[in-house]
Amino acid sequence: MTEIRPLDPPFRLSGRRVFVAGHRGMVGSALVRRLAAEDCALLTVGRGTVDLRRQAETEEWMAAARPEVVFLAAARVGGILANSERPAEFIYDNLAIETNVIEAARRAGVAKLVFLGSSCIYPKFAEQPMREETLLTGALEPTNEPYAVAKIAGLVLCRAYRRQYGCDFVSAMPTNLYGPGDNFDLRSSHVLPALIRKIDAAAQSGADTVEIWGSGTPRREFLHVDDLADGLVHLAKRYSGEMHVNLGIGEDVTIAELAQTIARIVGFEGRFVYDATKPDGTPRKLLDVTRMSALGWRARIPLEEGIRQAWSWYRENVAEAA
Ligand code: GFB
Repeated sequence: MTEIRPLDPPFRLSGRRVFVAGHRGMVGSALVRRLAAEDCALLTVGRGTVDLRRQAETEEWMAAARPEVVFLAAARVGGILANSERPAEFIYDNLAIETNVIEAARRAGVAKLVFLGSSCIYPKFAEQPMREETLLTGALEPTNEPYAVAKIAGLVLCRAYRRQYGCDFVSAMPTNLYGPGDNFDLRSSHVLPALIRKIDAAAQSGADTVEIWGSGTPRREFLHVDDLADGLVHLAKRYSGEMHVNLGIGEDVTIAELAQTIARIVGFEGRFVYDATKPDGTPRKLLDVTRMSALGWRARIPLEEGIRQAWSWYRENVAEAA
């Protein structure tokens, strides 16, 4: 790996106009919370005003709003089932949002853009932990190939715009995320919020069993969204380069271990039943976080503490509101 050092002096955020695209989502809202500490002028726009999938609307708004920095957190996201059932939406919406925002940012003379990808860009059977260089060295996981192809296109766009136009656009590849503001809908959510919801419901009702999709053996790495937001701000300030950068905690657990941890936190004492008709997806996707460490950053929120926080957010905002 080529040596990587944090930018010194750092890229300046203070006093600048910073646009968070996708500010109502879990990632965007964490960025809004994090950027409150940066003394910058925050710009956001609702979906009802500008649909980022529409090129003319996006370019017009960006030309008028004149952001100097963009965090591109707007995306169509979902868990393994949503990806399998709605592949066209996952590729079309993401490609449209990325191409529109990135081109509009170039036209508006944006000084820095941070694009967000996903660890599913790497081959299904990539060597673990997955280094950034593993990109495009093997076949993708079929359940999320359309989403992954869109995210790969996004990072290649940033790279191409840097090469041809000299734009300082960088890409972050986060691992599986969780935290306040997550999607707890069982058909479209990721595993961590789904298991919080299912295990919490079982603990409340006194049910004996909870159903887990697949075999429980796949391994996943989970990053709290507040750590992610902090990592993205760090990247904006301290990194400028073509290579995308992995963002994770550097440790993973099996889905069965995750379920046991949530059960302990929530107070569920029953059994887990594994539904083999549901897909496992990628067997393992642990990120190599050497680059991010070399840039002087690491995640701080331990998984158990993060789950406790996400569970109380769920109890206050979803369970009690239902
Ligand atoms: O989080 P998840 O939906 O997505 O599923 P991926 C992770 C693992 O948890 C899979 C299992 O092996 C699921 O079968 N699992 C067990 C469950 N019980 C459940 C459940 O109740 N709900 C869900 N959702 N899963 C997604 C990709 O992959 O991760 C996206 O489809 C993206 O492209 C995202 O990269 C971060 O980790 O498999």
